[in-house]
Amino acid sequence: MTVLIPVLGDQLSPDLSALRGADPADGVVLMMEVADETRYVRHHKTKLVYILSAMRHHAAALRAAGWQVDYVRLDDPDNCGSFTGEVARAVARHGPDRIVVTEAGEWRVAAMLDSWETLFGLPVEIHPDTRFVCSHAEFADWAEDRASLTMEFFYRQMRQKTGLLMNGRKPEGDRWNFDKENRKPAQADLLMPRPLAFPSDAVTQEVIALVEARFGNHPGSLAGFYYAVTAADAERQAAHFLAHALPRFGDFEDAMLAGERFLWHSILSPYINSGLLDPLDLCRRAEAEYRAGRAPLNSVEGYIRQIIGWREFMRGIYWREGPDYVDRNHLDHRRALPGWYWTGETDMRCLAESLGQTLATAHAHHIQRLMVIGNFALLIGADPKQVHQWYLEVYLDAYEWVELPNTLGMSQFGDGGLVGSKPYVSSGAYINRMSDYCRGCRYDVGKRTGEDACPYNALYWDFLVRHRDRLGDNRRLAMPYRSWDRMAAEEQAATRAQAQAFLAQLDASGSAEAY
Ligand code: FAD
Ligand code: DLZ
Ligand code: SF4
Repeated sequence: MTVLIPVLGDQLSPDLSALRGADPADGVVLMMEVADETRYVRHHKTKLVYILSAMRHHAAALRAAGWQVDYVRLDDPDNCGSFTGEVARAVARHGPDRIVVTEAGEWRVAAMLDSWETLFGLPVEIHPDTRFVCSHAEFADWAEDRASLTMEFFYRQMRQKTGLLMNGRKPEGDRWNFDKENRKPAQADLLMPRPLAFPSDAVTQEVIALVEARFGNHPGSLAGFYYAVTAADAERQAAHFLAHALPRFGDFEDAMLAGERFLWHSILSPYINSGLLDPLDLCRRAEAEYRAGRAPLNSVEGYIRQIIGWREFMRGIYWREGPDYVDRNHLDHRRALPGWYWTGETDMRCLAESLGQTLATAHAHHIQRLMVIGNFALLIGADPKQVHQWYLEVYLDAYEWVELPNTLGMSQFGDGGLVGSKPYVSSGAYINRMSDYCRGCRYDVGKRTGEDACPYNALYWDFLVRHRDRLGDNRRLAMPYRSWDRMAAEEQAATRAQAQAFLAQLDASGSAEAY
């Protein structure tokens, strides 16, 4: 009896469901570096190095744990470039009686797994991915018959299910959510925690050379690759976060500072999403920090909400909405992203900082992704599918199941309000309140019109006016629409003319197609 167990690049967990019931004595683990996965978008070079190096290290860890691992490298001359092609070759090599695999993380790959039984004439067991708190069926049950899907209510159910921060049936601190306390702007501080930097070992160096040679035209730089690529090093970063950054995570969750790429964020999403860290374990350890009096409730509740709330909710939406969610474009946006999304070369300082760090490190924190980069794309009317592809390309933690609902849904309102009840748009005032970017910018955040006016300002009003037919009766936008209506007609006209001139200039300066 031989069981073939394919383990995909985001399934690097030692207790993966496919491995749980299997016996190393008769199981062959198959890991495949394949061209199709490296090229379905132009992944940031850092993302390619991270995934391939983490896969190679995970194969070594599985071997050390007694598994036979058949590992196909990208530069293997016989590599046929796809999961299905490589499973076919492995079936021929090992003659298995069955295939056991953990469900894939996205529609594209799930369709491949579904085809294997017929293709290979073998039983294929597809196990649920138990690294998530909420199963597909549970999310479907929760969502059924609800007029709208509100993350906050889903989150409460996950709190009850996991028992995290619960006192019997009541939430710790008698409130479910402490977000109101989590919107403080930050000051530069020499004592700010920085994520650990991990030196590249020989395995990572070999992968860096491979990626430079094969993917030189992909975005991003590899100078100073410092991410963890093993579970042990990811765990070091987790312990570092819990001890040094978690206590102030909540207070400064939405803050942005020039030159400060990480603030009090965990920088753990790449490791959680690829399987090196277990999300529920991190939540339990965060709760233990609170119970021991080492971290305040607003921080710990905020952190836990991001994981068992937002992360699980996004996954639920992704699978519930189906493979054509990616094509939704509620606001009918068609503009190409400006080419400088791939270079960071713009004189808008907030964007130069956020894009610059994205291209340098494959990371930006949530508010940079949402309220600087995504906000601008939405205000200019960028095509949400192209925006989605950009995010999928450039972030180390980007896998479609989590990236798509965040980008197309939350950030671009492409789903018409399924994920977020109003579009996340703002003028420069929000960015100025939550960051120090505007102080060093060539634009004046206080101006709406004129050569040096902050572009976000006119674009914000123009967006609201352009979409009044679709958004005018949204209660959460009633205030800005009232403010617009109170504005003098000449000021309204000047604001719209300013926005139109900016958009025309943007179009004339060349689009993403050039890249
Ligand atoms: P922290 O700020 O320390 O947050 C703690 C953890 O909560 C994260 O590690 C992550 O696992 C989870 N989390 C927080 N917010 C979200 C969220 N909205 N959805 C899912 N999980 C969340 N996150 C991804 O993991 N992959 C993506 O591809 C991704 N794309 C995004 C695209 C856009 C447009 C936006 C607005 C957000 C996106 N996010 C994505 C969510 C969030 O920005 C990242 O999870 C976070 O920045 C990761 O950094 P961190 O680990 O330091 O997070
Ligand atoms: C993202 C990615 C990349 C770049 N390369 C590989 C690879 O060569 N082999 C692999 O198994 N996985 C890779 N991945 C991650 C997969 O795309 C990921 O496992 C799927 O998106 C799961 O649905
Ligand atoms: Fe960004 Fe406007 Fe502030 Fe400049 S002034 S940093 S463009 S928000």
